[in-house]
Amino acid sequence: MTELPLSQDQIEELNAAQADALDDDYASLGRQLARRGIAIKAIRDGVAGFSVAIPSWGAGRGGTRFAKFPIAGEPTNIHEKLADCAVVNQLSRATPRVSPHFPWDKVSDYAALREEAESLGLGFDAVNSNTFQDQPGQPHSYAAGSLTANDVAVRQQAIDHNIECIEIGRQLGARDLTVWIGDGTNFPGQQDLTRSFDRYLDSASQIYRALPDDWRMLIEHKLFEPAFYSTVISDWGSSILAAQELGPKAKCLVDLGHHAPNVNIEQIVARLHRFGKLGGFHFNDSKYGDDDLDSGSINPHQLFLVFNELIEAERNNPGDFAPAYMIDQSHNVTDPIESMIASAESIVAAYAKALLVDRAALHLAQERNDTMMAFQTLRQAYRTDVTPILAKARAEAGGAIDAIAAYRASGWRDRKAQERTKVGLGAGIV
Ligand code: PSV
Ligand code: MN
Ligand code: MN
Repeated sequence: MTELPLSQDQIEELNAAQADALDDDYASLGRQLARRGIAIKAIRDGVAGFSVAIPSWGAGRGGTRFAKFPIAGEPTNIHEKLADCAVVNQLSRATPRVSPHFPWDKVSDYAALREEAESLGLGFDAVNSNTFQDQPGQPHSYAAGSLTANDVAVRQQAIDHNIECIEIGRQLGARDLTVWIGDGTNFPGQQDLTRSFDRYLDSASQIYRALPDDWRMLIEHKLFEPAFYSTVISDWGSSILAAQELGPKAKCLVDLGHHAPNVNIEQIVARLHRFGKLGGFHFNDSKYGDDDLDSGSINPHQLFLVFNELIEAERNNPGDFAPAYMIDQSHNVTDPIESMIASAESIVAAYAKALLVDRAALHLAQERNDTMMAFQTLRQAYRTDVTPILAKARAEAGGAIDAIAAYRASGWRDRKAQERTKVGLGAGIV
């Protein structure tokens, strides 16, 4: 039986107080869209059918390499993380799946963990392996690389870990394995750039062979960090080459923070899809590098342009389009639940705006080389405030019209501060 963490009555009560204002805004937006030939209900249905997975690791306070400042009541294990993720989903109704990371989320009974998640209204999304850190008791260190290490025993350990992640994922009901490695170099000459890629292909092919038929291996590229001279899977080029070598179940995963500044990520989306290799996303935002800031907080326009390409991709080849959408953020100065609620809303808003694009007008303007009209077609959609559509879809699904206000009213974090293990001083700015 599903037992959601917050009082549904309280959410309904808060919604009732805001329902008239929302109906008013929704009706007004409906009239505006009707003048543009768009049925607001169709957009609302699209929004209602959209979801994005949240990362188990995003439920705790992240940190930087300088410090981590926990907040009182933050979760300290996967069970508490699931409960917090369930709060996000109960209020937002857009995040019904959790993406776990191993060994961080290791437990002894995964069937029980799956049941626990289900009882909270959650399922599991892509499992993430971790060979970018050493774990206590591990026989071999990843200090000189993991899947690409010179030492065959190190490589085998990293391969075995990924295969174990697949096994755990099967028990959890997942169907994707996301592989990001930190392997690379800090000095010119440190490693042979070609041979390290060959070692990657060899190791990855062994993981690939262990994938069940209906699974995908999502290869996540990243330009730099922790390696600062070269990274083995540094960009979408290396990623797609590896995915093409490995086979049809291998796809590329785009983390929005993993590119050089100003790279045209929406174009990468178009390219990967064109060759059947777009596997998934890690949503976040960034100003400088892999900042892992909240989605849409810095560059919401880019997020919209990414979704614009995703919708083009979906319409061009609907049969082969099922990217895994996930959030991957580090919440350093906010309550992670609030950040995930706000981020999910930004992502859904970008999707809704992209649904509003008049595609016939866009394609006609492109055909006619009418640059300004093509751009204005995107502009018109981007400028539209879709807040009432999102709020209506949320409320209709049992979520909150104003999700952050409802979360604050619930007193969840204060209660957890009493119940959960104390971590740090917990007096940060919230
Ligand atoms: C690496 O920067 C990354 O984006 C990968 O997705 C990891 O799994 C995650 O961050 C860990 O926080
Ligand atoms: Mn990522
Ligand atoms: Mn990252």
